[in-house]
Amino acid sequence: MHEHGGGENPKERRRKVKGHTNTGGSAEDKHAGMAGMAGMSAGPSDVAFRATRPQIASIAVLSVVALAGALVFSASYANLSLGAHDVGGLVMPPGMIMTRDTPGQAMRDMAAVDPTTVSYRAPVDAQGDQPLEPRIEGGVKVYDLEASVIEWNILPYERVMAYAFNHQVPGPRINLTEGDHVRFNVTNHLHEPTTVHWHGLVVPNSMDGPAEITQEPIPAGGSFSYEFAVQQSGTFFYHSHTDVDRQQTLGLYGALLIAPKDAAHAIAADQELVVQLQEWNEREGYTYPAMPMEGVMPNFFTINGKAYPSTETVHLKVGQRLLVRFIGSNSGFIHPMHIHGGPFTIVATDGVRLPESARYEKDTVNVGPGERYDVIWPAREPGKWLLHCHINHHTTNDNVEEQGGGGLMLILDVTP
Ligand SMILES: [Cu+2]
Repeated sequence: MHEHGGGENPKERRRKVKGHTNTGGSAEDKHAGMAGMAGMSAGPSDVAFRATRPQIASIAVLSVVALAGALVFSASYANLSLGAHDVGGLVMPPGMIMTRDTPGQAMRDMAAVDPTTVSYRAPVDAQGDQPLEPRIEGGVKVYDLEASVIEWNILPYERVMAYAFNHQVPGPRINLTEGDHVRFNVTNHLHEPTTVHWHGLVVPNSMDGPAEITQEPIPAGGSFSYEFAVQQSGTFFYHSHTDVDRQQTLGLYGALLIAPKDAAHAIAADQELVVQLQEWNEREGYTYPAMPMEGVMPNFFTINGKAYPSTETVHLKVGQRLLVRFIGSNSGFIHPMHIHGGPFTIVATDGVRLPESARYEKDTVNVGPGERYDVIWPAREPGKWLLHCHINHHTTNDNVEEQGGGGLMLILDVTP
């Protein structure tokens, strides 16, 4: 086949024109060559195509300037002050906005729970909020609380990595009586410092718990004893007070239920239900602390560590009175808690009993972080009555409804 055939493409032809050696060739080739030379002042010699030193130098300078510019441009979008020492190994939430001024401390705060720190895997059907019995030492009720990272099922198919007291979410329920002398030996098995705060209780300042405010944080592997006399009665709770937005959010909290010294002052009810609320941010097998900010909004919600339909069902008879103790153990979100089947009476707020004249009826109560509401719900009619959050997204499991709902929902099953 003739190598200068008419079928070749224009690009190929240009290349040949530039390398023209004047060896004859076909008429077609010569014609193309003439066309290629039309724009040149010099004749078709090799010299015309050689770069001069000034040309090479200017291209080199331009390249260096362009590279330096690109480097500065990309650096303006990154925080080059962060190194592996600050953020090594962290897994950040998908969708979290991290700008060049996001410090390493913020990233450590928002990062996924490190799976290598898990020291206990709870059985799938394990329950949180289990009563913890004290031992009595010299008239003092002594409780041991141990913080560690665990795996915990909020649903049979959904396992999270949680920060937990005594291997459960919520932490163990502490039943006290007004006037008790108590000591809490807190041991820290986390890989970070922690402390514990006794929310709402009158205690000596040194026993209050906020890290760096009233005490040095308990280091990883360390322990601290909190000791005080119980001066109040009602519904309270305890929670971590170190990096609270991470540690409490991931499960470091539990109920403190204090009976009045005089039993006659107790709120009369046939049954009790404690409702501790929590949000979770569980994505692709990683657990991040849920917060009201981009990329870390929660997608699971639990009552006492379980999402509906894994929440407990309360069994009642018509005419019985149920005392519900709502505890705002939720960290970043408010939950308007609603009960079907007619109004309930609010009998205590934040651990303080309301006098009869100050009690009032509602069917929905906003339970904000830290708040407590004790309400009496009378079982008026037989049937399955729902107790649930009225932010409807909070009654889904990762946006899915199953068996009529999800998340912050449970059933009050009333029989005749
Ligand atoms: Cu809610």
